[in-house]
Amino acid sequence: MSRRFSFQVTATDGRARLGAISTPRGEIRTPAFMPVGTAATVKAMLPESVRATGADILLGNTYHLMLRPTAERIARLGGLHRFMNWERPILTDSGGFQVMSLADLRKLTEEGVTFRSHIDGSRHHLSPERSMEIQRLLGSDIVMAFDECPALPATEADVAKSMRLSMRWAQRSRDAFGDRPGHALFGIMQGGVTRELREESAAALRAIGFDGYAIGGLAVGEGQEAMFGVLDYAPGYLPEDRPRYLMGVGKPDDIVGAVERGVDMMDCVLPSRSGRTGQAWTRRGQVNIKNARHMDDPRPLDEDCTCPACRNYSRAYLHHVFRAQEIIASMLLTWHNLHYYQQLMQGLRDAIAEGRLAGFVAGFHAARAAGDI
Ligand code: PRF
Ligand code: ZN
Repeated sequence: MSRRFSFQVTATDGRARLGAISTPRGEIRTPAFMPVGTAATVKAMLPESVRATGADILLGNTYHLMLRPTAERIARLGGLHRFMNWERPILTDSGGFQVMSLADLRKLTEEGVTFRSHIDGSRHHLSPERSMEIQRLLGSDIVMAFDECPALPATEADVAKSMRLSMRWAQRSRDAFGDRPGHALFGIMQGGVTRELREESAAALRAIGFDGYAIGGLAVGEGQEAMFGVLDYAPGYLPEDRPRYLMGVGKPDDIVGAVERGVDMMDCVLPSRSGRTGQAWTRRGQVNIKNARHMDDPRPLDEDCTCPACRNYSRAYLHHVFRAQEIIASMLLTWHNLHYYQQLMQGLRDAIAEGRLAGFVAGFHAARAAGDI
């Protein structure tokens, strides 16, 4: 097995791509969905259970882990993989986006960002150099460049200014990352919903050269139509022989639309977070298990699902444990949601392999339109 990081596209269907990323910690089948393990855990799931849903890679967060338990402590304990008992690949986000959405009293300069922790108010600093150091201490397999994503609503001038800062930070991230065989560094495209800015950002990233390219700055309140509008051209500005990662997306129909438009990787808290709030995602749409209509229902959440929640428990039971705030409610619903998401990815990969993605997508939308869950 190669010790190096590589990406192969094995089939295409329209703009959609089937492929695989090889890493020393195992293969990532693409299109891939990455469950979010922000604080060194996919909440309510054992790592072996996350693997059993079909996940090849998890996402971790620089911002949360630097604050608690700190990157240095994780490094002393043998790195993030050993710390959280997940030996397969881990991608870490670089922290800038989370600072902007979670931290207090942020101060942004050319050098980086100073902020106060949302946990205890302590002062911290992040820069491209410090983010690369933290992600190295964690032992991340796929490291994200340090970027900034402007808060919406923002003027086009502000989006341009922010994107150009992120591109200077991308160069500093590349320089600080250095050469680390078996580890990858991904650049992050910004530029809001303005085509010229997306094109300029992609050109800047290509000139620097990365192992993969993320599309950032989407799913931040612009709506699906505007996001798909950008995805109709943005992946085409990126090198064909590198993975393309759409950050923080999304709902099942966002994922299907993104894959149709040439995206290879995605992550989102939605399946895990909504499991903890009683929302289940199924082939036929969403189920809110809190709803009183499930109280006497002996049927499983989804007749067609083979996850433990659907094989072994009724809607009545799931409703009961959710209402009683029992921990198993979060465990079962999160498992179901992650299983559904990974089944969807497998369905998309099989459809691309067999050149029948259009039919698969039509079936996906028809099943949801039929409703009645
Ligand atoms: N940049 C980084 N992380 C992100 C985003 C981004 O633009 C987004 C936007 N959807 C989610 N996570 N670094
Ligand atoms: Zn299920």
